[in-house]
Amino acid sequence: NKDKEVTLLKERRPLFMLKKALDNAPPTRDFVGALKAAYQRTGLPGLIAEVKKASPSRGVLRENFDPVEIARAYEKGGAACLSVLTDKKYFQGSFENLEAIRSAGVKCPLLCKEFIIDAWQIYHARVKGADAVLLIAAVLPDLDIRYMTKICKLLGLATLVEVHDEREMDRVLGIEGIELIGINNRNLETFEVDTSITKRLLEGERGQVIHQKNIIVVGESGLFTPDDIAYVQEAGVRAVLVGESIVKQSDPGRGIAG
Ligand code: IGP
Repeated sequence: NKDKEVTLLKERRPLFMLKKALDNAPPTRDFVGALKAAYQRTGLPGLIAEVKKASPSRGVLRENFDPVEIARAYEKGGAACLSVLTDKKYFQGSFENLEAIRSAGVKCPLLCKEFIIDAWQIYHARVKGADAVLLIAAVLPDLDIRYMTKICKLLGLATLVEVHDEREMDRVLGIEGIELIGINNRNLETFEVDTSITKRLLEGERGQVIHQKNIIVVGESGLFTPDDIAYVQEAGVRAVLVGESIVKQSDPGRGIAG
């Protein structure tokens, strides 16, 4: 028990120590820029490829899970950015995976996939090598999204703000300085996937506001085929976040339906 306490303390270094560690952290890479460049180069949504061992809805997705090997395969296969699950409880992820991928010299910018509810976690993600973090509108009040976005800017991190319905989308569109919005096609409570959500949330005035504000929309979850990608691109997304369909392949670098 004493040992457990010590590891816990080490893991949850006080904020002032994390801030010190930031002085030695390597600079962040441009997550949003990498997505924009991929879209401009290919005319297709930039790929954020997810390093994901398991999920609560599907269980273990890949036996012999080697995060660095998968990350390298994604990079070689042309992913613009990577997403690394760090959440342990539901996704069997870890910050060790994030650190390992970063220190293995993978050049794609990295999104830290963690349920962030406290600003402390943002500093922690930065120290562990993240270039971007996820903020989920369903679990964060507007004030937290504003505050956390500011902290991210100060730390050089991009933020991907995730929404799942009209109400969340409207809340996020009302916040200054948002560059990336993710539309999650999966309901986090029921795990049901419906890609028409992406289309619905980008229709009409919302789509116009997004365009005016130069926001990049990321289509997230449940994308398996080139047709799925074409469908969300048509709806207006300029980047996609894909996990299951590529992590399960024997060669994860071959991409969607590869
Ligand atoms: C990837 P999929 O269906 O391709 O494996 O989905 C990604 O969108 C999903 O992992 C995700 C997620 C999240 C996980 C989207 N938002 C929030 C945990 C927390």
